[in-house]
Amino acid sequence: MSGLNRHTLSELPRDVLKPQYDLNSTQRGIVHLGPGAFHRAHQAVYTDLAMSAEGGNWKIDGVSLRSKDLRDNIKAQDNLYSLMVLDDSPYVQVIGAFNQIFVLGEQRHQVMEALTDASTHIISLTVTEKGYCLNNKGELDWQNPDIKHDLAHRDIPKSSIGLLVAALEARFIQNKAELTIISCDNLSDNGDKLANAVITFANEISQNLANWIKENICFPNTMVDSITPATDDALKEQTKLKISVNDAWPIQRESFTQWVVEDKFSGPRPAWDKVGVTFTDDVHIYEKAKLRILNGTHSTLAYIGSLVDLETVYEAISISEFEQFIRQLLSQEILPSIDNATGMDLDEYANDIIKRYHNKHIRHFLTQIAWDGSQKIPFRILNTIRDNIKAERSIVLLCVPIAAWCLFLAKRTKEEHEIVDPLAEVLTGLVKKNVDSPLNLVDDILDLTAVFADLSANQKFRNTIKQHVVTLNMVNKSNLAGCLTQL
Ligand code: CS2
Repeated sequence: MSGLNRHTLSELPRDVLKPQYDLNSTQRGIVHLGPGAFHRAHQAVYTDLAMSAEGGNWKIDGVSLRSKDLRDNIKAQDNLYSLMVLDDSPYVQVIGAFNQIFVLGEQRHQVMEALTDASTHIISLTVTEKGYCLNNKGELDWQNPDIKHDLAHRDIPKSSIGLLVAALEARFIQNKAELTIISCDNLSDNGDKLANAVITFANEISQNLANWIKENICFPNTMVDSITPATDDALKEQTKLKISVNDAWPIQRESFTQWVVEDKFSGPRPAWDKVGVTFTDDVHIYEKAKLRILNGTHSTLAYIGSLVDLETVYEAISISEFEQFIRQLLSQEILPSIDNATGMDLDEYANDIIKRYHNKHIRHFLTQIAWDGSQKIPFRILNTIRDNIKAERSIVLLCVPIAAWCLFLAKRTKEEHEIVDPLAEVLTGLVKKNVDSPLNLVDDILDLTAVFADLSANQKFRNTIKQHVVTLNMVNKSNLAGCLTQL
């Protein structure tokens, strides 16, 4: 069977959606750091649709900070790939938005050229929470090994912050402003945090550079949303059946997709507003609601579900007591924490998210969500806990996912699975030190101020988590329902 490329594009079945702009003549206008599945299923799709709607030179140069797989697979496909949208009526859309993919370590020169070219008006990022190299105050972490490296070797940066500052320094020297830098990761105030980290790093090099960035470059805050399970062999097979050619690197997602962007740009942008992107002066309410309601409950499902060997979000939410627990967590402790000045219907929003979890076509693995807990939990759960403590609201249910995370780490280690987390080494060390005592393990984990900050010293928080650990330590698939009703 032949492969997906520009020649075979015209032979695809008629129901496959295709780019409606000239793939040959359209030029790059965006450089994206971290072109993983989420970017390819989300921002790249909006950009593809925007070029189909209104044209413009907005193709994307993707920069992989580490992995070569995407570049090597997609090159042979003329940088085309399929997006499988999974719902009751699944469909495929071929995306042509990529100009090319670079691997930072091997193609530094080309990456720098792309980042500093005057025709690049947008640099966007999906580098996950850890990619921002922040400390527990949300500020640049000078102790981060990549940041230390980048400060000492400014011409060969490893981190996205070091790379952005190197590019901005070159643009500053050449006076090439007209650039907007867009964070598309699940961090609260993602644009503000990125701006702050970049300016802090730049200030270490030159105050003039830092001032120029402050005055000339915009870093809008954004909220991004679409459930995007990792690519697997089943998807490759399903895509092949739908498009009758081979695609080495398709991606999948649900049909729901949302992108809210602060309307703060220093230069032009694609016609994203014509294809469903919301531009607004204030992203905070969207961001807060999404992080706390969706990502907060996602992590809760992931840690509790993994303790009893459930595999997917769909499997977990299909257990009615589990759904009931999630609904209680939402109504009693999460929704009250969201000050809703805009009048957004939070109950309906939360309800719609639970409906999305019930999408039986999506196999979203709980382990995928469980990764990087030390980086995700602060934004998804700890900020909600802080707000509730301040307002004297309950934190009892919000402490359950933290307890489950501690036991999840112990279980993974015991079963000799890898812990995927930037703090993996520390966490594994704590688990091994406390094999026979989950309560001591919890104490040691809660002492990690890099994760829990002020909450490490909060006795009520600690005691509530320890009580849950006693209950959850006994949980298994058959007593899960009963256990959830006791929490
Ligand atoms: C998930 C998110 O993997 C995870 O941690 O919670 O990727 C989630 O699917 C997206 O934020 C949905 O927009």
